[in-house]
Amino acid sequence: MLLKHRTPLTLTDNDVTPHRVYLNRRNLMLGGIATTALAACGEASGDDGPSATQAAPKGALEYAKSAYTTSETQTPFEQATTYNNYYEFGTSKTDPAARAGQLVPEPWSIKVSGLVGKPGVYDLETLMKQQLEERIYRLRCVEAWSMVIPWIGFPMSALIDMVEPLGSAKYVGFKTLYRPEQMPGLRYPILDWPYEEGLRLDEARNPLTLMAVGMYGQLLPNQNGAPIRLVVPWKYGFKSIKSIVEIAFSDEQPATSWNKSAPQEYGFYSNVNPAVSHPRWSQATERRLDGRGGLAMLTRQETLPFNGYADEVASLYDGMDLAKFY
Ligand SMILES: Nc1nc2c(c(=O)[nH]1)N[C@H]1C(S)=C(S)[C@@H](COP(=O)(O)O)O[C@H]1N2
Ligand SMILES: [Mo]
Repeated sequence: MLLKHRTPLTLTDNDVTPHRVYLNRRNLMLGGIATTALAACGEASGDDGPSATQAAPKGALEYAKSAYTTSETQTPFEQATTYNNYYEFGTSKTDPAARAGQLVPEPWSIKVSGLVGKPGVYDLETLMKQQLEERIYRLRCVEAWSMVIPWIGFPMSALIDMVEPLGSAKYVGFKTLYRPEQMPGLRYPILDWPYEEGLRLDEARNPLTLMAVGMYGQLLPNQNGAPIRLVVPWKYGFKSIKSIVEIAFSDEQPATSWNKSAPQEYGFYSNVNPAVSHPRWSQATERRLDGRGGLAMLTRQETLPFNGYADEVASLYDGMDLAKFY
C-alpha cells in the first residue's frame, strides 16, 4: 500500500503537544517501542501491510447531497486517511492508517440500552437503511489542527427517534469497540478503555449531530472509525467517537475517557472555543490541513466559536458560563 511509504507529515509545535496523557510517560515510551517492533515485523514478513483505504462492509453507498456544506477547501482524502487520531491503534498520527486494516468491521451492531422504549441490538444493515446524506463539515481537533471533511451519514436524531427515549433521558453515552486482538493500542493504559464519549440529549438531537458511515463518497476507512462513528462538528474532535458499539441513554452525565484522564484539560462539553485556552496551549488559532501546504499544515487561521456553527448551536448553552462548562 503506497500511502504507508509516504514521507511523514511535517511536524509543528502543535504536533508535539498532542492530547495524550502526558504524565504517563512510561506507557507512552513503551508504546513507541512497540510501534517500531510492529513495523519491523510487517517489513520482515514481506507483507505490504493492510490497505489504508480498506473500507468496511461491502455494498454501494447511496446518498443525497445536503445543505450542510462549506466553500472552504476540502482536506485531501489522502491526508484525512493518513493523519488520524485513533488511540486504539497507537498514539502516533500514522498508526491508525498503518494498523487499522486488521480491524474487521463486520458483522457490526450497536447495543442500545438505558432509558429508552426500544432497547436492543441494532445491526448495521438496519442503521444503513436511514436516508444517507453528504455533509461537508469542519473538524477541529483540540490539538489545534483542523480539516474539512465530506462525511456521509444520517442525523443522530433519526436514531434517537427510532429507539424512543423516555422523558427521563437527559444524556447519551457512547462506547467504542474493545477488541484487543485487532487493536494493538489497547495494550497500553493511555486511556481507560473502551473509549467512551457522551452528549447531552439535546446536543445529540441537534440537526448538526451526525452518525457517519462514509466519507469522500465511500464507506468509512477503518482508521476513520468504520463502520459507524459520531461527528459533532462544533466540539473538539475527540467528542466524535469512532467505531461505536454501544449507546446508552441516562439521566446522569456519562463518564468520558478524556475527561477521566485529565478533567482540567478535557471537559465534558468541549465546545470549540477560541477564548478558552487549553492549559498547555492557546485555542485562538488552528492549522488547517487542506493540502495548500502540500500535505504539511502551513496555513494558520483563526478558530471560530463553536467551530463556526454558533448560529446552529449557541442557544443550547444559553445562560451557561462557557469558561466553567468547558
Ligand atoms: N474511539 C476513538 N475515537 C476517536 C479517537 C480515538 O482515539 N478513539 N480520537 C478522536 C480525536 S482526538 C479526533 S481529532 C478524531 C479524529 O478523527 P479522524 O481521524 O477521522 O479525522 O477522532 C476522535 N475519535
Ligand atoms: Mo482530536
